[in-house]
Amino acid sequence: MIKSIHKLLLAKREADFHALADFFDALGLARGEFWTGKRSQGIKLDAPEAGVEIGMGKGFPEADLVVECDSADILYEVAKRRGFRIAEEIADYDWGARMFTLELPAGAGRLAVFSYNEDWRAKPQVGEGKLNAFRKRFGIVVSRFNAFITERLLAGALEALRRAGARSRDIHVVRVPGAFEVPSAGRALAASGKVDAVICLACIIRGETSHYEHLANEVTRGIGQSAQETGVPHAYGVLTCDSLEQAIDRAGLKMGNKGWDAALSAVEMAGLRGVVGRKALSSQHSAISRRGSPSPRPRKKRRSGK
Ligand code: INI
Repeated sequence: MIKSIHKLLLAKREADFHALADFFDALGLARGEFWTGKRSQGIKLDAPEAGVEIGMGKGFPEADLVVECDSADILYEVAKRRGFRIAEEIADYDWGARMFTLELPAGAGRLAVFSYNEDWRAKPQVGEGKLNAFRKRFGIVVSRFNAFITERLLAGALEALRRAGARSRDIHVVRVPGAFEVPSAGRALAASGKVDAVICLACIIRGETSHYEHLANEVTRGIGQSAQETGVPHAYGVLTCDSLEQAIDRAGLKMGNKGWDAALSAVEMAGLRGVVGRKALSSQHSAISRRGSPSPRPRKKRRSGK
């Protein structure tokens, strides 16, 4: 494993050696290892980060060594005060930096010093829901149609919620006849204001219905719409399969359990509501409230003010 990488500057005389060390001291490099032997001496001057940069094309500094710092202007002042030989004056560069170039002591070449105008490495703020379901309330809507499959989805969802820390008393299960009824029941649960997320479980099998596409599309659209309009996250645990075998695989055997997956999505999204706020999750919340559609939190009546 590589431990460090450094540029070797060989001074011919003792005075040059010290001039170089002082030079890098003045720029703020930290003194690291040093040694004095019978035929040589050396000192390492460390920076928080070091490496090799391979470039190609135009716009690079003409330098043997490049230093990036917080403020090139401050180091420029230091360099001038210390009487270092400036090879190129400080200037703005079109790649978003301020830079100047110095002659290194002892004829050791040139050093370019630059700083970026913006901290482009700054990390974005990442909002993320935690997989902690404790004290979070969940509504589960499960279709009775294809119960052989949907009961397995329900078992997977309940187990996932339990493992994520949800309490039994915070889980409300609602059974509906088929997938078609899932969105409306999900919406009613969301609008009740009593749940932090809704988990929708159903199974639509192509082989058994000629209106498979219509049903699948309608259920998917209805669930999405309910989530967006109420601002309550809805997890999609609806299997849309070509055959019963495929459904069995996705309800606990070869391909995992879609009920489990949906429950974990619900836990994460319920946590995310605390991070980004409920309104951020409901794109049309205010418009729907104005139209009088179910709103999870009823508005307070205004006083007349007379
Ligand atoms: N409901 C399902 O959940 N899955 C199906 O595959 C299915 N098929 O095949 O028709 C199904 N139909 C019932 C439907 O969801 C409604 O319950 C019914 O039409 C009454 O509204």
